[in-house]
Amino acid sequence: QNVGPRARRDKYSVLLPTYNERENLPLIVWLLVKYFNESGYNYEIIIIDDGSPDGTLEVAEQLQKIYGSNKILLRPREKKLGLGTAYIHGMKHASGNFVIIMDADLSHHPKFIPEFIEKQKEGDYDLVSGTRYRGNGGVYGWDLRRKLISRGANFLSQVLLRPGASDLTGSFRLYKKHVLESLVERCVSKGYVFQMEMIVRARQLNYTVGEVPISFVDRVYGESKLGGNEIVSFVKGLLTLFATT
Ligand SMILES: Nc1nc2c(ncn2[C@@H]2O[C@H](COP(=O)(O)OP(=O)(O)OP(=O)(O)O)[C@@H](O)[C@H]2O)c(=O)[nH]1
Ligand SMILES: *[C@@H]1O[C@H](CO)[C@@H](O)[C@H](O)[C@H]1NC(C)=O
Ligand SMILES: *[C@@H]1O[C@H](CO)[C@@H](O)[C@H](O)[C@H]1NC(C)=O
Ligand SMILES: [Mg+2]
Repeated sequence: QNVGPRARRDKYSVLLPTYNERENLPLIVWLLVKYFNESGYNYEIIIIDDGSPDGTLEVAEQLQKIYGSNKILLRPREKKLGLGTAYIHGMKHASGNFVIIMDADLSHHPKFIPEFIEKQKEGDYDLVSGTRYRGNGGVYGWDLRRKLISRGANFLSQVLLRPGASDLTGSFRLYKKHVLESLVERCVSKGYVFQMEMIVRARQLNYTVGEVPISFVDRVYGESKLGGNEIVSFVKGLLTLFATT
C-alpha cells in the first residue's frame, strides 16, 4: 500500500529518547517494527538513552540483537542531559529524510505513524503534529487535575501565541529533516515549552503544518512527574515566548 517510487526513497528516522524505560522499550520497539513492516516504509529507530540507572541501555542492546543494527541504532549519553538536547543528539545520527519524534513510554502509539506519513504526503507538509484536541484525539488515564492543567496550558498558549496548530505541547510529530534542523537551531526553550516553541517558530518561518488526531495514553510503567515546578516554568517559558515572538 502506498509504496510508489517516491515512497520507496523516503526514510523515516524515529527518535526514541529514554530515561528509565526498561519496561516500556521492548513493546514500543516491537510495535514500531510491526507498523513499519506492515506499511512498507523504510525506517530506523534511534534510541537515545541518558545513562538510565534501571538498565534501559542493556535492554536496548538486546533489541538491537533481535531486530538488527541497521534498524536499531543506539546513541547513548553518559548522563541525564534533558529531552531537548537528546533530540538534537539523535537527529545528528538520523539518516532518513524524515524524522519522527515520540515518547518511549507508550503514551504515543506507533499505530498512528502510517497516518502521519499519509498526512504528510497529502499536503507535502513540512511537519505533521499529533493532536489530542481535534477530531478523535484525546487523553486517557489522566486525572482531572492533569487534564485541566493541560487544557489550561493549551488554551492560554492559543490565546497568547495564535500558533495555527491545535496541540502545542504534544511531542508526537513528524518533520522533514531539514525543517527539524532549522527549527532546532532557533529554539531556546526547555521542557514542555520547547515543543510549543517549535510550532510557533514553524509558523514564523512559514512552514506548513498538518495535524493527525491521536489518543494519548498515560504511562503505565515508570514515574510520572508533573509538579508545581513544571507549571511555573511552563508559564514563565510561555510568557518569554509571547514577549519574544
Ligand atoms: N534521553 C533522555 N530521555 C528523556 C529525558 N527525560 C525524559 N526522557 C524520555 O522522554 C520521553 C518523555 O518523557 P516523560 O517522562 O514521559 O514526560 P511526560 O510524558 O511529560 O511525563 P510522564 O509520562 O507523565 O512522566 C520518555 O520516553 C522519557 O523516557 C532525558 O533527560 N533524556
Ligand atoms: C515483516 O514482513 C515480512 C513480509 O511482509 C514478514 O515475512 C516478516 O515476518 C515481518 N516481520 C515482522 C517482524 O513482522
Ligand atoms: C512568510 O509569509 C509572509 C506573508 O506571505 C511574508 O510576509 C514573510 O516574509 C514570510 N516569512 C518568511 C520567513 O519567509
Ligand atoms: Mg510520558
